[in-house]
Amino acid sequence: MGFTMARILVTGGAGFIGSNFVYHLLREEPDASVVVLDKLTYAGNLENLQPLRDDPRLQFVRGDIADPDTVRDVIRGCDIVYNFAAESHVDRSIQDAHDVVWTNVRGTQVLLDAVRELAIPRYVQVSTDEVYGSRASGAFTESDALQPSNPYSACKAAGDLLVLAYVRTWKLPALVTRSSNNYGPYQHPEKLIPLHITNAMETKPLPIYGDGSNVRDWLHVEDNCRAIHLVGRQGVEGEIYNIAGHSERSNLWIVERIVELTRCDPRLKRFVQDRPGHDFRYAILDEKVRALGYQPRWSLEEGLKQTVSWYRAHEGWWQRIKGGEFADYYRGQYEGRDAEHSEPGGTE
Ligand code: NAD
Ligand code: TDX
Repeated sequence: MGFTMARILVTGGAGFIGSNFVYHLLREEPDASVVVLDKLTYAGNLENLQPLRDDPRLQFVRGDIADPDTVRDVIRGCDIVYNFAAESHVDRSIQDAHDVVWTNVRGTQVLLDAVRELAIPRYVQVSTDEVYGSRASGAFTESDALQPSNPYSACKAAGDLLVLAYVRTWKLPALVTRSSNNYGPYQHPEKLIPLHITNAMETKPLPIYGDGSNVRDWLHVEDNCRAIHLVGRQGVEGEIYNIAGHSERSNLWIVERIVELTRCDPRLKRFVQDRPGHDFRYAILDEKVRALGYQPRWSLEEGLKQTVSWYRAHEGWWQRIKGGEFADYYRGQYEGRDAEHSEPGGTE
């Protein structure tokens, strides 16, 4: 049932969620062909798609979503576009906002123009709960106002607003998904969960911003992929669909669970200077996507165990990432980042 999906474009398909989505699609849409368009930035990794290298249904194109000629070439003949390509890390966007503006805003505009020009039947913008901003209690619905707080989320909000403007102006057949924090296999070790799992495995410090009380709602990447696929198949054009994890935890809770699961020394925990403008809490309601038939399958407990096992079994994958450009990034981001807070009993 639902929408035709013979030829599917997945931008950002060599990244974390994008590569999980490619695996999901090739399982769930066995007759479809999938084209991945990815610039292979520091976050893109062809190793993520390596097990599929002999699958004739998958084609990989290296290119920039902000380049109109490349985009027109790959988009022609597609039934649907899923736009995962983005600069996705808040801390890097705070260091330098150039690339988030380029990819998350300009790239979205170039894709939308190509969808319009070539009359592509369907476009899904993969976005984030961060666009709503932070709230201390309660949760956002899709009709709430956007109040992004950092360059990353501001540019994701700009991308979303462009999509909705094209829907209204040109009746572009586009939809938006906004999910909470993802975790799972193939996530780049710059993000909280994989950074802490891999640092724990290397007996390195576990940096906790501020006092660790900030709250995120954790969603297993496979559940997000199923929901995004469903929205592409059955969602209503012009609509926004939140995808929640229903697993709100403080960062300190997550770190302590990782300490237990990896059996590392709890004294590795380090409270470090907070992220500037650090959003305290994200929370969304997702009745609309559930009304399409979506149900999450992963509990946070099972998901974290599976994720720790995956990183244990794929040490070469993350060691190669951590040994490259990431080593310089890590030094710049974390070295000399003194604590503002220390835990009673002291883990400094
Ligand atoms: P990621 O950083 O792991 O992957 C991004 C991918 O996009 C990489 O493969 C990169 O090479 C590619 N890319 C970057 N700029 C490009 C460009 N100009 N042209 C083509 N390709 C480009 O990101 P992710 O965590 O997989 O996030 C995927 C999407 O989901 C993003 O749009 C992000 O905003 C959104 N999202 C992520 C989360 C999360 O928790 N990770 C939560 C909600 C929404
Ligand atoms: O070393 C760290 N220590 C720490 O305390 C890192 C990397 C993070 N944190 C905190 C900051 C956040 O409160 O952990 C929380 C999660 O941080 P990130 O993994 O950087 O994610 P976040 O900033 O919440 O943004 C993520 O979720 C929404 C994704 O990176 C975005 O792409 C997505 O849109």
